[in-house]
Amino acid sequence: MGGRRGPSSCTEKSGPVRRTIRTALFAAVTLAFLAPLTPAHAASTTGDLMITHVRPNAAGADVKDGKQVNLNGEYFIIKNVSKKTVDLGGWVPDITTNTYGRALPSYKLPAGAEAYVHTGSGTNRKDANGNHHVHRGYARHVLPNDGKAKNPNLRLKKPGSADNNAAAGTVSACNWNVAADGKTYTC
Ligand SMILES: [Ca+2]
Ligand SMILES: [Ca+2]
Repeated sequence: MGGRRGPSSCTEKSGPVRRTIRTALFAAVTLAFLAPLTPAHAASTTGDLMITHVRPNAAGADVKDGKQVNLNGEYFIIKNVSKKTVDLGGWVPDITTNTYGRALPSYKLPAGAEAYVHTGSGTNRKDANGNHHVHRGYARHVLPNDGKAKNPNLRLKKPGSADNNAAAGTVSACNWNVAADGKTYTC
């Protein structure tokens, strides 16, 4: 009878199936214990703003036909971790391999909000998904794809700080070593 074959073949399979489930459960439990112990990075700040993520290597080619392209595909994300609106104006992202850093443009970032800080040009705004975007207005990529030479690769400094690749004024930093194409890293 068809009704008997089902359970019988089920019994046959139950051993390996149960083992598979047990293995999967063990792996999940192991991961759950390991995850908090081995964070790749831990974003932190001593101020109102924190660098949380970075995409140093824009997806696709950086240069096409001798022209720098997809400049806004290169960005980092900052979060207002304070309980008040913070004006981004004057804060200094210091890329530690160069000294032509521009201070951020004036933009009111609400408490708890995140802003994508794009390398290229565009309208500073809040998009339909609630993400904020500000632009640094460079005509070329500025975050190194290969950041091996320095650690950290990027510092966020208080307004009035110098872009001198030194620590003074730093509230938050990010390091990415070598950045893969189109990959976003947690700081
Ligand atoms: Ca880059
Ligand atoms: Ca710099």
